[in-house]
Amino acid sequence: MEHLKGKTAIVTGASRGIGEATARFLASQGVKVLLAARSAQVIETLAAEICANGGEASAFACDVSDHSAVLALVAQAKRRFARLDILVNNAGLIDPIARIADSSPEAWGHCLDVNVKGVYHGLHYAIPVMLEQGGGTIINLSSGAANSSLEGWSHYCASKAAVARLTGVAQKEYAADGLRVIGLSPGTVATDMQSSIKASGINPVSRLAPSSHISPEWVAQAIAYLCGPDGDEFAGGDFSLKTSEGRQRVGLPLADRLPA
Ligand code: NJP
Repeated sequence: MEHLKGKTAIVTGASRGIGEATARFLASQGVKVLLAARSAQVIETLAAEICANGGEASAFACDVSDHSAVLALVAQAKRRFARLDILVNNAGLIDPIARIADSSPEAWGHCLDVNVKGVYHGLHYAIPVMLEQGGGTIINLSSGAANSSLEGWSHYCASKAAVARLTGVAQKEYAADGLRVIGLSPGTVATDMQSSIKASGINPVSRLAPSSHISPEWVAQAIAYLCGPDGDEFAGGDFSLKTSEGRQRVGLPLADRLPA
């Protein structure tokens, strides 16, 4: 992936799962990566490991629901790398899973604060930096839940539908200035999030066989693919890894040919 060499990126939610895999993969392709999450110790250890393996990475503790923390995160990327080419708005949560009447208004609101406002905060602070340098790519982690209604996931479905609209609006507002804002709907991925979903037993996704989930490394490859020129046609929309066409484009095994 020659297009990635020498680029700089922020990956939010980089302490585990898709974010961790993305930080590792981008760094392996020559991207200087700033890892962000609330678990400071975990991302510091990861960044050190990436550096020990010949990559360039550093860590910045950040709660994306706090706009001042995201402002500081973007400022740190500029200070450290002088520019910001890629922002991966990946931090997200689904807990606690509960039907609407059983849910906690505080927890429901917190999910929106992280999944929606966290993405907005990333866009809000990264866009001016990218505009100043003449371009950049922002990948927003979306979900099939943006377009479907699943029991127990009112907070999550509402948040991912909002993220899809944020992606579209941001692309319309800044496409002419060289920015690309692209949604990525990964399908089900073998991370802690799917473990929580399985434990809930509340809807059909919780009953999926763990073997049907794809690896976070595949999602990382898709993110790297979208950061290249091929991402252009998906700007403003959601690229889906659930379809055979999507997987074929990234060079991943097709949906109907997953290893058992
Ligand atoms: O989630 P998980 P995934 N501020 O739980 C961080 C979407 N997606 O990798 O802060 C900053 O393993 C948390 O770090 P920490 C999904 O909606 C997934 O599966 O240290 N960071 C951790 O690094 C989400 O947007 C599936 O606790 C915060 C990370 O977020 C993205 O993919 C399917 C934070 C969560 O790691 C990554 O999900 C789909 C905060 N306030 C979409 N709160 C799937 N897994 O099947 C949490 O369609 N984090």
